[in-house]
Amino acid sequence: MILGLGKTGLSCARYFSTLGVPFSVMDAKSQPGLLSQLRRLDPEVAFSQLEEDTRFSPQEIDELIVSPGIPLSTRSIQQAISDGIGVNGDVNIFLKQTVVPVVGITGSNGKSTVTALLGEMLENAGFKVGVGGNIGTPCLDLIDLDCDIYVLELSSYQLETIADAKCELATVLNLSPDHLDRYESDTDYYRTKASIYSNANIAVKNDDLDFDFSFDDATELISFSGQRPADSQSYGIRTDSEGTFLCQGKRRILNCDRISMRGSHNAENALAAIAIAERLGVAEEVIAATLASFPGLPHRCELVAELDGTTFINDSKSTNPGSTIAAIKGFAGTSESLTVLIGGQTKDANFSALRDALIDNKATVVIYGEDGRILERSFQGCSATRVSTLDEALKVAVAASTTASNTDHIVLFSPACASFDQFENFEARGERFRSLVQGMN
Ligand code: UMA
Ligand code: ADP
Repeated sequence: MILGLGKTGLSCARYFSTLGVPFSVMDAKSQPGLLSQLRRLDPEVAFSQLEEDTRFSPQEIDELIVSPGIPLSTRSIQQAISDGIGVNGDVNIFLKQTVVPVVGITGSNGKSTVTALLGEMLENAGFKVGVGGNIGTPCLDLIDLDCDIYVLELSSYQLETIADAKCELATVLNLSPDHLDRYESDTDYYRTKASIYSNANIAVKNDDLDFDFSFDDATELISFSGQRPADSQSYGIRTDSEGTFLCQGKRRILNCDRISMRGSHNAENALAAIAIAERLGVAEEVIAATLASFPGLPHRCELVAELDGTTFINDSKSTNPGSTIAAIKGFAGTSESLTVLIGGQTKDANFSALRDALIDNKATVVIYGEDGRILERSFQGCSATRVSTLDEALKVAVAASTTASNTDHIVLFSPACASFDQFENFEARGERFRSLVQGMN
């Protein structure tokens, strides 16, 4: 029984169909958008609506294949588990099936950036690479790809069902609070992230993280850090009179000025990708050339326009406070004033660290969206204005920058919240911001 008919559910349906394994599909929506595609794949397949009190029969169903967006705590799933029905996920099926080595990348922020960047480094070095997972292409769609290696972005939701499957190489890039609407505590969420290291042969670890990971299964540990490298084998960042460099021990790999992605957090992303790429045999020149040409992904600290002294940055992919803090730190000090547009659905996040970052960096905030009042309370003590929509928020930010006495501003759209209150997804939200800014030209 496939639960959820989004990208994952449809991909699982394709997979079982190819194998000739009989399956049914359920979704909380009676008419999910991909139903017509399922019908095209197999007109006979049983589809029905998933209700809170749906009861699955162990006589009819071997296993639930749960889409990542459906919490395992859902009542009908818990009931199925206690009735002896197994629970599985697409990533687990993929990892158990494939014989090609898999690099698994998780973390609270930077997963898609590092996944795409590493994919490019490997391709530029001549590897045939399959890139997928949470970044967009469900991994089972890649199972028959003729490739040397897979690079998969894995979300905590996907990691909940990986059981004893293994990645050859795994990394947790960073940890900061998120998804508290799904997890009981930060620790519960971090533990799920940490499970990516289970059974992995090579663990790539961020030495700056204050979390008690278990690396018992790893035969090799590689460290990186946003600080100076701890020893000759560790990756880190060194600053001296000649500049700031990505290094392994004392070996300089690249001057940070040569990274084309914006924001200092991208230096750490670059280091993580380098640590993995070098372990896989990619040459330093290929790494340097890739970092110089890789522009970053859309909606992540993306330059939209520079108009009359104001620089507009689209960071719509920021859906938690940690990523907005990184963006503020990355841009603060590069202009005379910084206005940050924040809003959407807060997912029960704690905004106190973001509030401190706004105050410490003398940033002004314009709040919008469904949870505007919660945000307004969270940002007490900041220079803050609250409006209803993103369009209004941008108008307020532009008005403030045109009336200010200085002539060098940044308007940073880094919402720190989910987009679903007013937009289909973070892409639609970023595109709205982009088109509003481009319309001012
Ligand atoms: N549904 C239910 N019951 C629920 C929740 C959802 O029936 O309680 C149904 C919905 O009606 C919908 C379907 O499930 O028809 C959607 O399934 P899904 O939410 O698992 O989404 P997919 O389309 O399968 O996409 C998923 C990931 N989505 C989530 O984890 C929420 C995509 O990551 C991923 O790209 C895709 O698989 C391919 O691997 C998106 C995401 O937002 C980008 N990820 C989160 C994040 O990055 O923060 C984790
Ligand atoms: P993810 O796939 O984990 O959501 P993305 O690469 O899509 O990560 O970036 C999501 C958000 O996190 C963007 O706002 C981006 O600017 C920010 N970000 C990227 N890398 C980092 C990092 N290392 N630390 C903090 N924030 C980051």
